[in-house]
Amino acid sequence: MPNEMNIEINGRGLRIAIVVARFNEFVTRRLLEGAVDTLTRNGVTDSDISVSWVPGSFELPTVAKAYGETGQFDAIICLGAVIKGETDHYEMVAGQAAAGISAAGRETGVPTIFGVLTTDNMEQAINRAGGKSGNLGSNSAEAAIETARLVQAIKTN
Ligand code: INI
Repeated sequence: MPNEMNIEINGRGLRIAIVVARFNEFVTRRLLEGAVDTLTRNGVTDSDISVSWVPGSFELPTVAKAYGETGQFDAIICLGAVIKGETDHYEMVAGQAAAGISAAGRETGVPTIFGVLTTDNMEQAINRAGGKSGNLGSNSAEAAIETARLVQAIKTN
């Protein structure tokens, strides 16, 4: 039988930073609410959650990396909404946000979660921000807790 990592999925004691884009704030504020709600339901205390707003999704990687480099956080959650109908540089913003967030996680070794909606229109974004298709912020919080616990378990074994 292979050795499988057994991790307990709870947030007790985890320190989480959330970076959230102000662009399309109507949507991203709901992602933030979903993330904070899921973190606290899983045992993360309010005082262990730090939130920073940035102008847009393009700025998420820079601030995520700065948080990661402090060594004071177990995971970083990046939240944004890039909506196709409202920009012609959609692909640049979405692509750079994804690549930069991914790089920040690899470079710092701190789990850095991609909670950026990329949709064709506002309706789809609202559906994924607490509407009929769930809340990506909440899913991102679950991913943060699980990945942070896994990294902790690997490092302490
Ligand atoms: N930022 C977003 O988060 N979502 C968008 O849909 C968007 N549009 O449409 O352009 C957007 N642009 C701003 C960008 O993220 C930067 O803040 C800006 O280019 C300054 O660097």
